[in-house]
Amino acid sequence: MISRASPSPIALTAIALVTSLAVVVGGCGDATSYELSWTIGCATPGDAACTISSVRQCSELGVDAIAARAVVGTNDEGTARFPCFDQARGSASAVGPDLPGGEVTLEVSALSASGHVLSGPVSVQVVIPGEGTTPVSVDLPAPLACADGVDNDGDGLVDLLDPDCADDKGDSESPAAGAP
Ligand SMILES: [Ca+2]
Ligand SMILES: [Ca+2]
Repeated sequence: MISRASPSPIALTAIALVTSLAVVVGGCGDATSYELSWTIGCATPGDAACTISSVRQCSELGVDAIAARAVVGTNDEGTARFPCFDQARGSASAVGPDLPGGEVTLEVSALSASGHVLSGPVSVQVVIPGEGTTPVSVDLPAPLACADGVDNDGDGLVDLLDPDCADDKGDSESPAAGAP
């Protein structure tokens, strides 16, 4: 007759020890990730004048959030979503989730409040060492004015409702120069 034995006290102790070791290792603060900062529609990437310094600037662009999909090798490590301007940090930046170290490709997009992709994705490579957060910056193309969900010229008409937008590829809601 064979009966299934309960785990011995020794086995249970070993399991508890392994579990607590995992907790200790995970709690050492040796997280590895990226610290992403972004600008939008910056003619000269890196120019201090391009810095996004308020939520209002994001609203004017129609951008609600920044999405960053991380790919390590061929593994999709998931997509993190950050507010376009982080009030708590006081900047247009964010620290990503923990990632394995090594070469990471970030595919960065700007999203509207409804989650629609307004610009991007733009790919940036970052090499993340075994510890700490590695800074990386990206400039996203400015969303097209005729497809950004914003009344860019303040005439009360948004995107294709504005007669100055011929189609959703238009990049201005303002009357063309010289138009009546
Ligand atoms: Ca308008
Ligand atoms: Ca618009």
